[in-house]
Amino acid sequence: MDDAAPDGSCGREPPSVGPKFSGMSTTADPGTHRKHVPAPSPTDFLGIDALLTGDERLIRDTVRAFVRDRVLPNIAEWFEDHTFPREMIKEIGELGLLGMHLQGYGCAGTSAVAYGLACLELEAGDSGFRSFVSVQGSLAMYAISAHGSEEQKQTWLPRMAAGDAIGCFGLTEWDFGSDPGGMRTVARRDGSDYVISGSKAWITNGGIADLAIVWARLATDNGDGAIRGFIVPKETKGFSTRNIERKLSLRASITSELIFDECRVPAGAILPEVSGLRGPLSCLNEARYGIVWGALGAARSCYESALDYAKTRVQFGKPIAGFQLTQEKLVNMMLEINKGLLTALHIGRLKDDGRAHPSHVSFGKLNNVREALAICREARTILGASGITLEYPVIRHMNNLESVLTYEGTSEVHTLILGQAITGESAFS
Ligand code: TGC
Ligand code: FAD
Repeated sequence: MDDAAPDGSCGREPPSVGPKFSGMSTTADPGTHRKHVPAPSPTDFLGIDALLTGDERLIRDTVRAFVRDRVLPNIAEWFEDHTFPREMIKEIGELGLLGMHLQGYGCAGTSAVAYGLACLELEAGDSGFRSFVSVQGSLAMYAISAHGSEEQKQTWLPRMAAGDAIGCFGLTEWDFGSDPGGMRTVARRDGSDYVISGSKAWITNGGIADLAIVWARLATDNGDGAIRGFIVPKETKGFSTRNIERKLSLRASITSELIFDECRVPAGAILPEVSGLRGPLSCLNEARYGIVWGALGAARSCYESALDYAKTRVQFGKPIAGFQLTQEKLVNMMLEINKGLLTALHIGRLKDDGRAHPSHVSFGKLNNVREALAICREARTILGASGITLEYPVIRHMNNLESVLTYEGTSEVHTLILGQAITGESAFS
């Protein structure tokens, strides 16, 4: 760069261009070098905020304030007590967060980007809150909205949007997690009814739900019946739940087993508009999309905690933020959060434009959860011993993200979905 001109250019004339490009700028905007550019914010380094619309920022700020005022003051206690604050569900409904990106029937009908931002802010509080909203809106309500009858939509969606009815989504079984197509829960036709037998495992909201969306295989002689969805209200005879205790992750969330013992539902309980595994998988696309954003909320919370701590914690006579190794950790966190946000925003814009493929969502879920978990673990090291207590959010987020890495498709499953997308070869069968 010995021949650099004072303005930073190489001092040569720009190449001449033909008439095709006349009128287009061929040099950098001279103002770029001269006008004062404010230093980037440590918490929004690339200025991604400016890429959002006014409505998106308003929704983001509203959810952020809710989390600051209503979630953060108590979350450590809820996590420690292994409980989800049921009394807040109505409030979450009044904020318009339940089924917020669905249209009609009392749902807010926001953009996918706005929904993603809400997930991010909720998960900056705790993954348990984002999980609650994901399962209610993206799994249970979406299943009814996309695959239900008009009567089912009228009966359930307005109540679910308001937080007056809580839903859960039963796909996984003890022996069939990544491979739900192997499920054993069956629905046998009996006159005008269906009789459901079997069980579902690891079901978020199961123990507090008013209705379960249950995926079961229609009973046939050779066991090859189609997978169908059913709406099972909690009071249905033969349906019971049992909470899974002693979890060390997602403790501010209820996770349950659903048990169906000759559980009889009328024919009107079946979701009429979809048959096969693509029914539940279509719902997973929605919830996985929320996680693409949500995981970054947990990561942001840990990064901000670590940054704050590093600037005030003094060792060897100076703040640990002054040590090169600490700075490298913080910089790597900041890089991945910004890259993850650009990914989430891009996938969100594709989704709003009707151009998001399920494998785009796998891209975001795999990358953003993996990086968010790495950020939380790194943040924990910066906080030293303090990082292992609930006085700081870091180990709580870290433990939560261990579940997030596994549910809604493990990181291995999303790697293989992407592997198939780029090679054309399925590693599953
Ligand atoms: P495969 O043969 O590939 O496909 C079967 C049918 O499904 C269609 N399909 C999809 N449709 C919509 N969206 C998608 N993402 C789809 N992926 C596949 C496919 O076209 C086919 O349709 P058709 O009409 O031709 O029959 O199925 P496979 O058995 O080989 O499995 C593929 C695999 C492994 C990717 C899938 O089984 C999978 O994603 N497994 C992971 C299971 C999972 O994610 N479970 C999550 C349970 S819910 C949960 O975890 C909630 S936690 C929520 C919280 O608390 O936040
Ligand atoms: P497995 O499928 O047994 O996987 C074990 C390991 O094997 C993983 O590392 C996996 O990636 C790997 N593996 C499996 N197959 C392959 C392969 N083909 N190639 C390479 N590696 C492979 N489910 C619901 O239906 N509804 C819910 O609301 C719900 N909520 C949940 C809440 C929590 C807190 C948790 C932890 C789980 C929840 N789940 C829910 C279940 C979740 O979706 C499953 O745990 C997940 O799909 C993985 O299934 P599994 O745990 O049986 O693991």
